[in-house]
Amino acid sequence: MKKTLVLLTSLTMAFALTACGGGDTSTSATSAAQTEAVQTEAAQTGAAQAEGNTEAAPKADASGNDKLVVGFAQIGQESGWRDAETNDVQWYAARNTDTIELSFADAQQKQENQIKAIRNFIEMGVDVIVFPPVVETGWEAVLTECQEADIPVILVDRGIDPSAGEDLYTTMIASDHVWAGEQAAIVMDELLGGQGKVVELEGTVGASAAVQRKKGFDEYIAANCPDIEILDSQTGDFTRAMGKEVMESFLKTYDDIDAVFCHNDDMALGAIEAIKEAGKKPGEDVKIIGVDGVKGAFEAILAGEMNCTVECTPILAEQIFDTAAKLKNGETVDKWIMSADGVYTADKVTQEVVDGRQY
Ligand code: GYE
Repeated sequence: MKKTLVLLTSLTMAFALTACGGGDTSTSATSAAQTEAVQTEAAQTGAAQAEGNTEAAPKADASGNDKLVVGFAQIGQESGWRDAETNDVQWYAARNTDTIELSFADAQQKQENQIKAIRNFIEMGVDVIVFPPVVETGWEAVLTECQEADIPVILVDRGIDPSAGEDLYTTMIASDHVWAGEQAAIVMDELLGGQGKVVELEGTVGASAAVQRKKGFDEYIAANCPDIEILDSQTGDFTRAMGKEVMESFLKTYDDIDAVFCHNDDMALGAIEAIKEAGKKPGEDVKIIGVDGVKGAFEAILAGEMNCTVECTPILAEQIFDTAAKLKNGETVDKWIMSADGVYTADKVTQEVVDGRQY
């Protein structure tokens, strides 16, 4: 199987380079069509950056390949959180080149590209496929193909629609996004003294991280906070630019916004800019809660411009590769390997805490 892997990988490379117009690998975003076996030696040079994973051809291993071969179909580069996850995975693989081969693809936010990348990994015969499903639905066909090829699948950081069937994947390594939404609601209730008007910036439409954070937040508010009204809720697609844009439009539409719940910190940072430009004080006139726990959010909390971030760790590489190794060995693992996350309100954020953040 491993010799076949090397051959197929080379073919995949050839296809990928043709498909992207003669192998122009200068851009930082690697499309799924450019999926290739990124030997971890290559990742070594690019471990600290999400880019730089396009040059190396797979190294043939004359003695047979006993390494753990993992195909990772990343969503894209929509947020600082996503970059942190990518860097962690590439960094970890680069530090373990003796045991791990990482093949990394960047789907540029498109489900079709993730599916293409997964199909390439199947063709390559990787040991384990890892991916965060950009949206919850539409994975039945490709996951069935993984099963038919006998390749275990680890979902990371987001899940798929439960009605599609849990049998479609092997395990999920992710935070509890419903919990995050609930924690945000509990803090919101405290910040507003139980009364006020709130807007919500949602993540990518159909992404489990957005659907579940919204569920946790909205349901908690509806059940426990009769005097908190959610005025409006729209997607900012998990990006800072859209977070800013949507917040600008909320501020034009409503002149009585007391707070905003953002499904990630990048959108919260965008919202801060919009609030400032509207002549209001973020963190005071308009309270702000985000999710993720990226350094930028901690800095904003320390500066008094944001009130809380609910952590969702992207530092998953060790768990991912350990779990993949177990699956390669035929071991059974839990269906959901849940991350332990914290809630950071202003009283918990000091310079020391900011400096100690890993991402
Ligand atoms: O919160 C967001 C990212 O799926 C948990 O995706 C992840 C989310 C994360 O773009 O910033």
